[in-house]
Amino acid sequence: MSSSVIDFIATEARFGAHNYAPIGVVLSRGEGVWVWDTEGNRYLDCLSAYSAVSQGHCHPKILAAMVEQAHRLTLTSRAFHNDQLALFYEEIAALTGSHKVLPMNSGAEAVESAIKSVRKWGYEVKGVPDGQAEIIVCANNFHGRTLGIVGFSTDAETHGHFGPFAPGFKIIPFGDAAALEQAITPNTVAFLVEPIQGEAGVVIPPAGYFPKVRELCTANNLMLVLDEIQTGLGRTGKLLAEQHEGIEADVTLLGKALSGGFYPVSAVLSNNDVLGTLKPGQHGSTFGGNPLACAIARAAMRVLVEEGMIENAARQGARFLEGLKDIRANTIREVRGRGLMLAVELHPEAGRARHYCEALQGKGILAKDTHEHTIRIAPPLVITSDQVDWALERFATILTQDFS
Ligand code: IF1
Repeated sequence: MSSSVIDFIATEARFGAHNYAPIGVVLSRGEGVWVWDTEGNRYLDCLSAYSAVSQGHCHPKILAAMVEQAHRLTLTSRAFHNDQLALFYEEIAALTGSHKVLPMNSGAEAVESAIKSVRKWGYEVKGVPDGQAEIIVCANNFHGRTLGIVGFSTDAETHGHFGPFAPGFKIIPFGDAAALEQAITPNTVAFLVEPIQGEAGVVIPPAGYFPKVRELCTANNLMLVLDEIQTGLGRTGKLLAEQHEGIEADVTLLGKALSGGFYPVSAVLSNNDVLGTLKPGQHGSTFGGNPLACAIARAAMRVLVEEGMIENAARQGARFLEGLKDIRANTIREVRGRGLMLAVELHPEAGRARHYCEALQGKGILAKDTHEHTIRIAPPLVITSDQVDWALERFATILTQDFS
């Protein structure tokens, strides 16, 4: 590495909390599917900042919307109205078929806000005794890093030594409708779940699971809360991952690509009185629903639809998945994916997925490992067939080697 790269990394190590172990690359520019490091080397981004840059790096139309709004008005707080929030509400409601919207900033804030809202709905509408609301979640979930959320994580790295945690959560296996049925009590107010478990390694539910989940939630008057922060906004080849399952959530959470990677923007969407339980002064956020965030999100949603990114994700995702499945390599245990949310799980004896990601970096591909043996692959939804083929050649070269 040249001295400038080591300087950046050494300075980060010196001053920064070591809560990440980044791949050894210092990025300085991004455009579409490509990013460049400080040495001028180009990489195809197969992470998209964990699906936040779905529209491609530095999308010119989102940038233009951001700059234009930033010259006019960035933040008012919700103590006053602004001329972007109503337009954001109208457009996200029309896009997703939702009736009510709660604008927040990070994904975790949207999850926490949903937890507060469904509990409040449980007490004030369903009639659950105060303080006894139960929310069911799945093992191997990932919903964010706040104390409330890590309290129901089953990953020791995520929750270790952060206790004590809030009560009121039950954990069941993902994909097991019978387990959900058994876990429901009269005090259950919601089932919070990812349509596809991302951090767990792109775990796709069995066919028929979510239709059964939908039926159980309706029959037992509990809210189905789908965390689409990673799977939503075209990532799986449909606007929302729930559409693959033929169901509709009661509450949908969006984040990440809602801003195209320009700004933290998240939202809680609901089709019922869950959000109606929030009265003035009972929930809020300094930056939630600010005019800059709304202008950026409006542009991010617009280009996603107008530039056919969702359909492209379906088309190129199918190409990418087929190409990965065609790779004959003893290192590969399973290839999984839906749209451009893909993963290659390695046999444990093939060694750590991190080593393959480091080798991929040398071939001009940036990808991220998850849980030791899985390489997740999530390029921006603007990727072309030629770029998919270019990437597949490099994945084949690396995956047919042994980095154990
Ligand atoms: C990290 C993981 C992915 C999410 C889902 C809520 C959130 C996330 C389904 C919270 C965030 C990010 C967080 C980031 C890495 C990344 C991640 F590896 F942590 F699990 F994508 F898989 N729901 N996921 O995926 O949104 O508050 O971050 O805006 O914490 O290392 P956030």
